[in-house]
Amino acid sequence: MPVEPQRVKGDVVFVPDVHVPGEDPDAIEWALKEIQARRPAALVFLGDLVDAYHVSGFDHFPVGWTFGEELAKAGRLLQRFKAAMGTRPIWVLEGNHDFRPAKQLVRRVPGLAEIGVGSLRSLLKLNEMGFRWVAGERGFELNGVRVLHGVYARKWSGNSVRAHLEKLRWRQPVVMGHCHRLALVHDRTVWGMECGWLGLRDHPAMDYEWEDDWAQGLGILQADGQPQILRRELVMS
Ligand SMILES: [Mn+2]
Repeated sequence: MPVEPQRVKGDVVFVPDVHVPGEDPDAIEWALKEIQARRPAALVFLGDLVDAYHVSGFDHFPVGWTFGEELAKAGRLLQRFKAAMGTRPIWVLEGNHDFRPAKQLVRRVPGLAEIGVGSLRSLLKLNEMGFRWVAGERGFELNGVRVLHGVYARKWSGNSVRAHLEKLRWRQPVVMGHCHRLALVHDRTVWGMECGWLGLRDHPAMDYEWEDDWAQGLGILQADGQPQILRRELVMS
């Protein structure tokens, strides 16, 4: 069921890919502080909350945690953001990593996937915890902006969101995660924003290639409709 277009009054903060258990604890603290200071009207997790390494279709090597521990950690992380937001709405989008367990079921036991077994919504009881789940590649519309995890990841910041603006032709602004890059791009009529990620560079089970322009940050949709990127400055040693 697609989510109806949503509207809130005030700023919206977009939390990009976290990839629990490979989240950067310092980046999480930074994000929570920004949210407490800005008091946004709504929060959107842009997907890839968990890495779901153990349930991917790739070959696996031994790592130091179980998928259950990963889920428990993700649940605790969500609770901290919920505490910061109180009763204000928090949407959680399904990213391609979050979809890994359900994807295995779609292939092998579609009947179970159909009733929601394996989705992060059921694994973390998101609805019961007061979160709003958004599944599917199209994401949802919030304050006239298309908000999605993202389907295409392209090299160099800006190119992923540009690909979505070109190919999807929604003729509305696009906010995305997925590419782990930060960018704000404009064409004549619309803009697009890539919101970075909050993961560690040394992810213990990184079954994807690290790219040098991956950056930590948050996306903001201001109450007046203007996009803004918050970049977490790193001290390189
Ligand atoms: Mn990701």
